[in-house]
Amino acid sequence: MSSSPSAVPDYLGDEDLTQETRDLISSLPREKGWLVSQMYQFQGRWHTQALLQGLMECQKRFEAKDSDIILVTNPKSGTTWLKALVFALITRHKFPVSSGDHPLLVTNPHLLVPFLEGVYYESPDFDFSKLSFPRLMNTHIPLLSLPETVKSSSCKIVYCCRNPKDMFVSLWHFGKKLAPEETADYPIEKAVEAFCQGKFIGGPFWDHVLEYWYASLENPNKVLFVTYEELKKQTGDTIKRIAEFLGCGFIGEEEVSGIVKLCSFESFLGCGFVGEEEERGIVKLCSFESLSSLEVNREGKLPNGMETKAFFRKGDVGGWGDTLSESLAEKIDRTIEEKFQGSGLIFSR
Ligand code: PAP
Repeated sequence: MSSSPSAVPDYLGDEDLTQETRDLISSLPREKGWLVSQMYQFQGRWHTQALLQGLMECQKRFEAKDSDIILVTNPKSGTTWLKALVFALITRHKFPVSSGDHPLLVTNPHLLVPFLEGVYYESPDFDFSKLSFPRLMNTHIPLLSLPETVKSSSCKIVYCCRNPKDMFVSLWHFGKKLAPEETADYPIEKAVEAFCQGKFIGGPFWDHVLEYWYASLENPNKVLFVTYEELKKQTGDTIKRIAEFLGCGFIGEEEVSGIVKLCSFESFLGCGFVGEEEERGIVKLCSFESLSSLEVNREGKLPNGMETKAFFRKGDVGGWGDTLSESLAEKIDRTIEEKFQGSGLIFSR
């Protein structure tokens, strides 16, 4: 498999498409993309061609098991964090979070939890049956395009949603960092316009969120809906909700605070694991100087060449204001209010 010339990972690139994908996309509606050269509309949703190939392989090959746990997000909505939290949660007996050699201290969460359509694109023969049980995986695939066995089995889905302005801004900076040359000529006004027209990876954003939102209301044993904002505000309580949903049973206060600490944004940036007495203040008090111990997330690379630090920027709620002008923010707000009207889901302005 060829590697991309820029830091853009293969699964966002345009290389290595099979003839089947080329034949399919030749008949699909297309749109010039921003981080990627083209996006294609498949089953009503917009995809990059590589991830579309991964999605189709996944639809064909993936066989869900009742014990599977699938984490679903829109890109830049808390994927890395959720992967780490749920990994730490379900492996907490095998890997006590207080141990100094926890896998998360030396491995980026993306390497501990496979990304379904990314893996099916990059390594179509990857053997998911070899994962240890319960299998933990993640995806950005819209509900309606999930493999049939995900829907028909009793596997569990944890969906994490983020305020669209923060998510958009996070992706904007991700693209700028990964591919400064490719993205230089694309104005943010145009990217907001495309977002508001629904042209966004896996999007329209509102369809992606709403279909999982309604599924969580209709079938709360199958789909749990959480938000990045509640994870920030009440990490411990949200982990408990996830634990209950997954049937992990009661987890003690100590375990909750250990997981919160281990998976905090500051911890990933290198604060590492600290003693009990420091746990409550760690999120606020970590300084950049001390954020050096987790080398794997500062200097590491994923097998596809992407730098792991690309997944860690600010980790803020409401940080969009430093990137979006008032008028662009207003444009997103108006679109989102209209699309989510009557759903019961409200995003802060
Ligand atoms: P992905 O969908 O491409 O895997 P994802 O992990 O969802 O990316 O998005 C990265 C965002 O999560 C970044 O947000 P920002 O750009 O607004 O800063 C990143 O900083 C944030 N993030 C990563 N890890 C954590 C964490 N442990 N706690 C809070 N936020 C985090």
